[in-house]
Amino acid sequence: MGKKIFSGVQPTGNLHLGNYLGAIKNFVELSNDQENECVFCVVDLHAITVKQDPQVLRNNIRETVATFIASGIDPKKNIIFNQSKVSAHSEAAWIFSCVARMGWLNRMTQFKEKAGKDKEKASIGLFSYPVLMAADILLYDATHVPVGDDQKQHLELCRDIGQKFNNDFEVENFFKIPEPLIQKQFSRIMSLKDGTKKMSKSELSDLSRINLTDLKEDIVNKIKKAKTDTLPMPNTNEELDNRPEAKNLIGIYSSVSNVNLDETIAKFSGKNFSEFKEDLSQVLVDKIIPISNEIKKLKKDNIFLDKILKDGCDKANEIASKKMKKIHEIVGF
Ligand code: AQP
Repeated sequence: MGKKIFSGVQPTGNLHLGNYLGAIKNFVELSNDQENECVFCVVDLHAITVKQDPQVLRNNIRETVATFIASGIDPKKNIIFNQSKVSAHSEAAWIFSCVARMGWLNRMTQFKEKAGKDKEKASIGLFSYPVLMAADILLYDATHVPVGDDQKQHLELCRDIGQKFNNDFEVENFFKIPEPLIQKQFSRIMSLKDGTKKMSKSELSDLSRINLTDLKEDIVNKIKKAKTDTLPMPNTNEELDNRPEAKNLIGIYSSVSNVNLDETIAKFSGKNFSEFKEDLSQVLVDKIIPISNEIKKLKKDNIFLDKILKDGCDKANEIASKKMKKIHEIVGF
């Protein structure tokens, strides 16, 4: 039997190699299986948990759609839409915020990381972000959620919310409890400047990430400048322990070229980093440049992108509003 897939990406600009290898590449593979039903959401309500410029946000929503399509998601066979246009998401999030417990949310590490030292000044939305994420997923009866490793904890919270709702209202199996789909290897791509930090859109230095809209010379330059260590290329996997930058770059090579880590290590053992970096740049250019060119082409056609969103929103609304109607009956509205 096919899977029901739901996943989302925030339209916060600078979509990068981490988003691609950790999530979007997996979306494409899942959407290529005819048996699966896939819903891919541009989570614009999540984006406003931190301040956004309205004009930039509008542009980033379209760019995220363009990235999905350029990466290989067929909008005719899969639902692509933006969250703010399906009001059931916000409504379900409120109901779930009455189901979720403060203690559960207090344990979320992403909030602690994103709010930093001054959490009194963080928005309430940033704190309750995973509750909205639970609404996104549970409204579509998703069975599987492909995400990067950083979203694992939020997905566990989503499962707890679904389970508690089913228990509290004595509606066994009303919400399907979704399984995370996190790749076993390379599920967390790290910054090119610091192998202990996640590659991220909001990192100030553009040299820390490969953007999906980068030019060939950007990619070559960023890989050339990527941090490494003074040791030679490793001969075994174990030698990568305590070498976060080398581990990350070798992992990126393996993931982009679809070969396992041992094969990559064997291929470059005994060589120097500069040789490896040349090959790494080449596989990245071969993978990213066609996507980057296609994004730029699609971005010139706002009418096309808006039509995809409109069609996707109509389909998503149909599914989500039916589920919402049942939620109203169960809750007693
Ligand atoms: N570095 C990463 N490695 C692997 N997967 C990643 N993802 C994000 N960064 C990495 C996965 O990409 C999907 C979409 O992420 P998102 O845009 O919704 O949110 P995010 O995780 O907050 O992305 P960023 O880049 O880290 O943004 P900022 O800088 O705002 O914090 C998710 O499945 C995520 O796991």
